[in-house]
Amino acid sequence: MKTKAAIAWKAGAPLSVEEVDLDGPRAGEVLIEVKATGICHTDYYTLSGADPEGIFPAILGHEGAGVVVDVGPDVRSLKKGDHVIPLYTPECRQCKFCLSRKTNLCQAIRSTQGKGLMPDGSSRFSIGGKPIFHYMGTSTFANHIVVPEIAVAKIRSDAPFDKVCYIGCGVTTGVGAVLFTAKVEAGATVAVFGLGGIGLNVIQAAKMVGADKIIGIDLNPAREEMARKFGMTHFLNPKDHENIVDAIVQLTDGGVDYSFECIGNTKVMRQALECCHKGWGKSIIIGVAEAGAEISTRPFQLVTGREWKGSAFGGARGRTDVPKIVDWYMEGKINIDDLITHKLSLDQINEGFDLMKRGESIRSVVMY
Ligand code: NAD
Ligand code: DAO
Ligand code: ZN
Repeated sequence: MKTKAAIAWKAGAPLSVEEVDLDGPRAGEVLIEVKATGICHTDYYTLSGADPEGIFPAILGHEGAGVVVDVGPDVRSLKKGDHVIPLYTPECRQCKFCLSRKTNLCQAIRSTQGKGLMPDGSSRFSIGGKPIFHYMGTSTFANHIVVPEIAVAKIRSDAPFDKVCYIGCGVTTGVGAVLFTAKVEAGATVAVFGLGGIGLNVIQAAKMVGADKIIGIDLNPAREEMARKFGMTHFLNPKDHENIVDAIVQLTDGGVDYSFECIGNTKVMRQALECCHKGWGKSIIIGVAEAGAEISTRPFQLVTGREWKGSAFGGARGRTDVPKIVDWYMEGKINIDDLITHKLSLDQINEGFDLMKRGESIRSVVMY
């Protein structure tokens, strides 16, 4: 079939909206009509050329929602008409990783997904017979996509696509890091470094579980108002403090119970660890730093009881947890509407990247 997509022909160039050829679903695969997609920082990271694993030409996008329009042979858990969110972290429920119950990093299709290919080693997208690569196994900047059944979460049919697409990455990453990775408890003190599309979701989840002090840290003073609306109790701008770690330690009688780095800056990752309370403070790295970057601290920070941990996709098991997060949104337990600051057509997708670069948007959503 033919479909419309925004093509990343090469790093650093704007996306080009074109008609592409898409082969239909094979065994264990489904065809999805994407109805809406968010534009995430990670799409920009790859498009900019900074991502060493970036492959071009490709169709980017990994934060979508849509409807199943066809299924290949042997598909059992999905049918035509199902409303779904495609998953860049699949959940096969059979691999060593899934069966361990210790991680959400299913490896069933990891090697081909990382090469921009479907599990059988082929690309389903092409233009004039020339293959165009998939991205993160999702490629939601195309109006139609083919994805493996294990990389699809089935969601309720009354959830609005233009909102719940954000659960495909940003919401789940932030909310999941609090609930599934850190397991923040009521009464805890929390510091959140970076109040963008991820950090604001960390804040709302911390409030949801009953955290006491929720301290937000950002260089951009314009982020304070929105963060307070989502539950932040204290705002610190590193520009106003000689030593941001000391400022947090003083505010919290010795340090926070939990901190979250939502920027991708290795210096800030160190600050996030070192503002944690001696004996039990836990710091979660969510931000993705540039390739080859390294983190450092004095080992004594860990010897004296602080823990350093990372979180991918919020530690969520996509097929199991994403439908629950959609329910929380529909029940009014989490706020997505106020985080979606801009709505665009596919033809306007490059404007979405410009808004992100200028720090003017939290989330831009493209509606097909
Ligand atoms: P964003 O650009 O929307 O937000 C980042 C915020 O950090 C901005 O408000 C900015 O002003 C602030 N900031 C920048 N430098 C700072 C500093 N030195 N001190 C304090 N504040 C600073 O980005 P986002 O969409 O929220 O993504 C955040 C990070 O999370 C990115 O690295 C992204 O790639 C990563 N990410 C990780 C996962 C995962 O599964 N681990 C998933 C999605 C995104
Ligand atoms: O299993 O090795 C693996 C791949 C894990 C991918 C996790 C991605 C999380 C960070 C990237 C940001 C996504 C938007
Ligand atoms: Zn698996």
